[in-house]
Amino acid sequence: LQLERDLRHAVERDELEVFYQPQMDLRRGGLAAVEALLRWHHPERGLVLPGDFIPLAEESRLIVPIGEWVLRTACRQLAAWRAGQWPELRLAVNLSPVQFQQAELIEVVRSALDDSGLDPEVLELEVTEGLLMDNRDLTLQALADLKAMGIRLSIDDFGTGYSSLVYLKRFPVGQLKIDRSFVRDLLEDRGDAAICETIIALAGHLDLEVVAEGVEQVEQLDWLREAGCDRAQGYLLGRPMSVDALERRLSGDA
Ligand code: G
Ligand code: G
Ligand code: MN
Ligand code: NA
Repeated sequence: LQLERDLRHAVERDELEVFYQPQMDLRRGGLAAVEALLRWHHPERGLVLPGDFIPLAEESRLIVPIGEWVLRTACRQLAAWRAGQWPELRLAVNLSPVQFQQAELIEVVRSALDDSGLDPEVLELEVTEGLLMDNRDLTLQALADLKAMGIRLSIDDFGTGYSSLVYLKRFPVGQLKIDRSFVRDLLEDRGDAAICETIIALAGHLDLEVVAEGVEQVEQLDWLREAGCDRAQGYLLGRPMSVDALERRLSGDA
């Protein structure tokens, strides 16, 4: 596959870039965190989005070196932002289940934190519900080790997978991200509103932080704040952006 061959060289040819999407603190206002989102500047195809190459990267296990590059790059960037205009800023990074199948994951995370001088408490690692159904020792041990380091584990796309609520008890989860499919119509659809309310209440009772994704309208933002949601992420607050674009857009309001 041509695309896979191209991807193999993308890191060394410097074609990958980490974009950052802001997450707003709904209680205190301002910028709470940024989520690192990978972009690929393909020499012929132009900008390729993760949906078009992450699955390929997972099948070929190229996600292991690429994921390590994202983590190191984003940690270094966060350290620079915390030393400058955003001293309280936190960082969310997506981890693929494939990355949990490498024995070195914990060492990679530890080394990315050490090299950037970041405190583990500022890092949030996003995994999907499917990972929690993976009973392999390597995965279970890695989740426990990350928690022991002080890193916050976040469940991405919460409510769309096949996991059961018992996993929230069994695993060291610290944050739920309400999937954007529930947020999109929450003002018009009573079912979606009920699901958002229920996830927010569940998070409250279990002492988990809750982040709403896909917020595009002011009225959704107001509804979520009123409902007790901790953070919001979505095009209303900012698209995933390059470092320069994020700094230009946000200097002033955080
Ligand atoms: O960035 P976009 O806005 O298109 O993201 C699409 C999907 O790709 C998201 O579900 C996200 O979880 C995934 N994704 C983006 N960046 C990364 C990454 O660095 N690592 C992994 N594993 N997934 C990512
Ligand atoms: O990791 P995750 O699957 O949640 O990745 C976030 C994805 O959601 C990225 O593809 C990002 O571009 C997309 N996204 C972020 N905010 C919005 C939004 O407000 N609306 C829509 N439709 N997509 C969004
Ligand atoms: Mn995510
Ligand atoms: Na998501």
